[in-house]
Amino acid sequence: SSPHLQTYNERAQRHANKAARALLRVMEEKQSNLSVSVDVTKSKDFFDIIEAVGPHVCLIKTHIDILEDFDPTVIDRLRELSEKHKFLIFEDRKFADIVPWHCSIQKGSTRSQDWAHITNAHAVPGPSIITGLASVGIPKDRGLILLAEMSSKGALTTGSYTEDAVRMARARRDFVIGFIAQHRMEGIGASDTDNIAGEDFLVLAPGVGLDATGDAMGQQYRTPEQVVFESGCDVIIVGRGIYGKGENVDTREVLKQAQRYQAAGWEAYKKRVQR
Ligand code: BMP
Repeated sequence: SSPHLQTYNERAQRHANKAARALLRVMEEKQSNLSVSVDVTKSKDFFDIIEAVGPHVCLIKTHIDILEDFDPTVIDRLRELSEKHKFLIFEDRKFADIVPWHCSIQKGSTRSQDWAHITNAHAVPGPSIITGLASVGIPKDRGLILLAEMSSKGALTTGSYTEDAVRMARARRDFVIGFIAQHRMEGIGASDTDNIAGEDFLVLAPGVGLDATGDAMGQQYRTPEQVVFESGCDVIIVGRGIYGKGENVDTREVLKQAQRYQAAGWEAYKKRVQR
């Protein structure tokens, strides 16, 4: 059966990429397909949120360069928490340049190649972006996510762009583990001669909210039920729906919201894989 009808556990046993296997196993173990996107600018808020949501997430998504008080100890602590609470780390760096520069960025001030199990790239530079990031990521058992569809209003990531992104991923299934997208992507853009048997792309969906339908800047939200059950995505990415403004965070409220999204995401998944 197609991957989105299989359990995370079944997929974990078969997946070709180590980071994908680890993520799928953690999802099953913690009964969580929730990734919290920790988009705050002070490291105190950053860690308060991660400590609160850690037991309830499979993946912490970072924009590490928005921390105003970043220093290397941030990474040490993030890695400790990743082991303590058993979540993977996804640096949402959205690489989109020619090869030399995104390799340099990964070795630069935040050294994301050393700690992010997963990072992502836009498909717009073409296949070289994958080759370049794979040269750094494969030796460290990392996984790459391509942006195939964006959640923002008016996004250009539609139609043939999305298909081309999936084709690029298909050619590097050892390293590209899935997509940022709003729908399941298996088989998209494949010709009759393409071997898509065993293809298993994880779809991570941002733009998830239970209370709002969007923000004032073009973000659009759908519910975990729509994203996971109706559209077949695997991981829900939630930011402000869980921590609000992200300043002086109320950790009890953050915990409550994380549990709420975890339950909604898991329920939608159970409904999907029910046979
Ligand atoms: P929020 O739930 O607060 O709207 O945050 C969504 C997060 O997902 C942000 O970190 C944003 O960078 C990211 N994101 C998105 O919203 N839409 C996309 O298409 C791709 C993203 O990475």
